[in-house]
Amino acid sequence: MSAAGDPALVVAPRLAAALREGRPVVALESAVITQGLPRPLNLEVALAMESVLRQAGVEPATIAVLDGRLRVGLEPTELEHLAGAPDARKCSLRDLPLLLGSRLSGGTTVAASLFAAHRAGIAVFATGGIGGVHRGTPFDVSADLDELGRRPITVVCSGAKSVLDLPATLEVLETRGVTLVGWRCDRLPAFYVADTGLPLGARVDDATQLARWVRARDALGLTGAIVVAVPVPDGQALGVAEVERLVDLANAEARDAAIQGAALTPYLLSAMAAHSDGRSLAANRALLVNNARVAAEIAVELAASAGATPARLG
Ligand code: PSU
Ligand code: MN
Repeated sequence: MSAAGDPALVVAPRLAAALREGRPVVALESAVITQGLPRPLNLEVALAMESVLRQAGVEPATIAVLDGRLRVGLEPTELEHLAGAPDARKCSLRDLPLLLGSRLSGGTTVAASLFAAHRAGIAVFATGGIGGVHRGTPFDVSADLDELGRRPITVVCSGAKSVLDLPATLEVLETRGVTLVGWRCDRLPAFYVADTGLPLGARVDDATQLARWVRARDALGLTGAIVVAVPVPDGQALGVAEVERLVDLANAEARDAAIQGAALTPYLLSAMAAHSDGRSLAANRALLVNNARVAAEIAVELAASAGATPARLG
């Protein structure tokens, strides 16, 4: 069941068929399952995202490394196993060779998932918040940003995580040639926060308009992702001041505990959950499921309009 001619990647047969037939597919990451959310919420959210996609007529393609194989599309029992596996690693781009070579399992970050999704031929991807430039350590820049510059995929997310240096993250996205647009909003959302006040260069109000931009990008042969930033649904957002308080608390704890590198993002997220009585988790759940819904709309539109790309007409 490997993708034809690509022994490094194992694409589920239902997805290979959907991609061959031009049916809509949305890829999902899995570091959010293994490191981003606590059990049992992690499995519940992963299944809810897949179910939202299926209800919209879209094939879900959760990406992960299972026993040393880079997998695109998991069975529900495999999702359950990954969500409960205490030894599942956080797998970014640099970890892929190690996990594959040593037959380990891990949840793939946005960076590693985009790599696999693009290689499998998937055009739309959904997640919670992309990585970025960390506050106080401007050299800690998520590999997500480099990979977003290299993969011409539509990435639906709620902006970058609130724990990051957002103005710096926006600058790096620009440098990498990533097109950032707001979904029915003019200012950047940041994960639990619906509106950071940071202006966005472009706003999109429906999937038809977005599809025109995607086709223009493809006709030019540009490699950058188009990132669609979707605010957390009404009533689920946390306030800016409250999130700043949580971020400061979480960063101070991380400093005291000498947490660095790959462990930092998961540590900050769980510290914020603890200090908000779980309200950050409710927001996280709501935005992940909502982003899957928006990604489904976009994937359906892109599949429907695929026959009319400027490239093919011209
Ligand atoms: N979105 C979420 N929760 C998460 C993440 C994203 O709602 O846990 C993960 C993604 O997998 C992202 C990673 O790629 O955090 C970024 O980690 P780092 O900053 O170490 O690159
Ligand atoms: Mn990092």
